[in-house]
Amino acid sequence: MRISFCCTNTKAEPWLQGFRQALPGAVVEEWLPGAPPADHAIVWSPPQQFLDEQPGLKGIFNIGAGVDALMKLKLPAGARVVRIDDGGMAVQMAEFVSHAVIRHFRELDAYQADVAQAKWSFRRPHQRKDFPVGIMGLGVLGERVAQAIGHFDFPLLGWSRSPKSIAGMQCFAGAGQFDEFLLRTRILVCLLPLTPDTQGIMDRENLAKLQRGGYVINVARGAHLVDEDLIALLDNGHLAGAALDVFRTEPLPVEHPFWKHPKITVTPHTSARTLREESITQIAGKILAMERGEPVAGVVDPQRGY
Ligand code: NDP
Ligand code: OXD
Repeated sequence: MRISFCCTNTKAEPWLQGFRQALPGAVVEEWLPGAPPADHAIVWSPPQQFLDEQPGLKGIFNIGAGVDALMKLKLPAGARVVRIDDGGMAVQMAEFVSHAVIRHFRELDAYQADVAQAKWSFRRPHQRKDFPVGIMGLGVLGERVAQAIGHFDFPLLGWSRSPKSIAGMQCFAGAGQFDEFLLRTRILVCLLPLTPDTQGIMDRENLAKLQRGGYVINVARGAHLVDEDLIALLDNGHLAGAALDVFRTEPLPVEHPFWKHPKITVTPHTSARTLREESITQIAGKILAMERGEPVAGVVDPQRGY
């Protein structure tokens, strides 16, 4: 079995070593143009040329959860795209989003600013009933985040494509229930995959439906958000702030207004990192299962795009 590794912006050697150890019978090579065609591919944002040269691929294993970059390409007929299914990312996302929610709710940035001036200050505690947290996307990551936020007793709402029932959460589904979900939400967390249906979903019209003093946490993809619409709603006071981990262009260009906006906290796409060891174990297991003709988790539905 031949496995080709083609991951943009990723140091290949440690991955190759890991896969060679996990799959001793396989030839695992980093892809170079013109390399022999492989049975399976391990990818992150590969060039179209890579896929064009690999017509016989059975599995295309993405070393992240989001497959949006891959789904824009022309894929070999018959290849199944498989995403990372948690692989240690869900708990990272849960801690990151919990931190962002609590930092906003407890006004920790304002305390930090006071402390920087040696100012001993108190703020009146907020009521958590006034800070309903709404999570868009209740998949592998969204559900784990919901479980974590649930521990802090905020009212919890969730929105997904198909109807769900999650303990402690008021669940909404589909386009028909989206407005109701937004109108009841104050802290909005985006954990949707980026697809034609979700591109630009956080635009002025939708963000304006959040409760006054709303807060936006985007940990999914930059293109879910319309940047100038967020800034307009922050500047007119409808929204109180935003924690943004993902951007339309990454790295975020130095001249982008998000860097310096007083109500925006920027992090460099780091809310849930791909963990190499966990991912190698997971992907190697799935390759072997696929070779045995067994079902594997995390296969992307090409119609839905996630
Ligand atoms: P999943 O595929 O497990 O979950 C996606 C969820 O979104 C599902 O609940 C799905 O609904 C819902 N959804 C999809 N389309 C729609 C729609 N049109 N309307 C309403 N709901 C919709 O994905 P993960 O939880 O694993 O990951 C989510 C995203 O997080 C990834 O696609 C990636 O972009 C991003 N990510 C970001 C990272 C970072 O470091 N910032 C790290 C890892 C991932 P249903 O359940 O009904 O199918
Ligand atoms: C992912 C990511 O999709 O890191 O896994 O963004």
